[in-house]
Amino acid sequence: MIGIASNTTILILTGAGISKESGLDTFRDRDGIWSRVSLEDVATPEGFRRDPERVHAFYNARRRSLISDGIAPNPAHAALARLERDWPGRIVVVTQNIDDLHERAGSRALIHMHGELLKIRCRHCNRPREWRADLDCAHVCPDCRRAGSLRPHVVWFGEMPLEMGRISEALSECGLFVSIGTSGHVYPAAGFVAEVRSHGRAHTLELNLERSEGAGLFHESRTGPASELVPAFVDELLHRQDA
Ligand code: BJW
Repeated sequence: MIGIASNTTILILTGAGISKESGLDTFRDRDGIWSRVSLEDVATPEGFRRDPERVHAFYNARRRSLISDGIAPNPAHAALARLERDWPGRIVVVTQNIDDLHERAGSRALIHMHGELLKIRCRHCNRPREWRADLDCAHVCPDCRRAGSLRPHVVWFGEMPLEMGRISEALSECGLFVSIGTSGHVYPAAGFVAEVRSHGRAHTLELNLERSEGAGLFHESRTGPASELVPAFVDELLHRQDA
């Protein structure tokens, strides 16, 4: 039983593991995305400068897959949306994922720190816009009319993650920090648990298929598939609050 008050701010960090049971691949598992493509080629600004068509092809394939009929939120996404609806305190979901499965499940208090696959932005005028089609180097920016300036609205290695100010504020305010389906390899997200603990007042919990390398940094670590662990955790929180 988690001993927290019902007005506690809860910060949830999610990673690729929460979307695995929806049919989207993780990155660092044995069959993950980085076992098939090199991250230097497709997830760095240098890779994009070297071969933009290769990077577009990589994100075009993932965008097509995301909007295909077979991909839908799973019970873990649904449980977090239910928590946001029913918890009397503040809930913030910070996701490293670029998919839109949290939104489709109904989450609204959501920060996409690594960007969004269904958006693109222009390298010159910098304006993100919704985009569901394939993208290539011939496309012209609808705002500034430059050709070849559009890129996926995602955060690559060496680039600053988005909304770090809002995230820092939530890290310092929260009374419960929950990390779901992330290996904890990528900073700054991997450092959030230490930052929360440095404030000295939050309970920290990891929910992951297996204990991550950083599991020892958390007060508590539960292992299993997100589609089972997350609904059970949300039930536990909401029922203790009813009690
Ligand atoms: C399940 C499950 C199921 C499976 N149920 N669980 C040296 C030291 C420290 C830092 C650095 C360093 N050198 C460089 C850096 C910085 C660098 C970094 O961290 N590098 C490390 C690799 C060392 N970071 C950056 O460059 C970032 N920017 C930055 O730091 O800016 C400066 C800054 C400074 C100070 C403050 C703020 C900023 C940018 C990082 C960008 C990451 N981009 C990517 C691609 C995005 C677009 C895309 O999707 O293509 O983001 S990389 C990729 O990794 C993606 C993910 O969001 C991210 C994290 O992956 P995630 O989600 O953890 O996935 P996996 O696969 O690793 O783990 C899945 C987990 O789920 C596993 O544990 C499974 O067991 C589990 N699981 N099935 C539950 N059913």
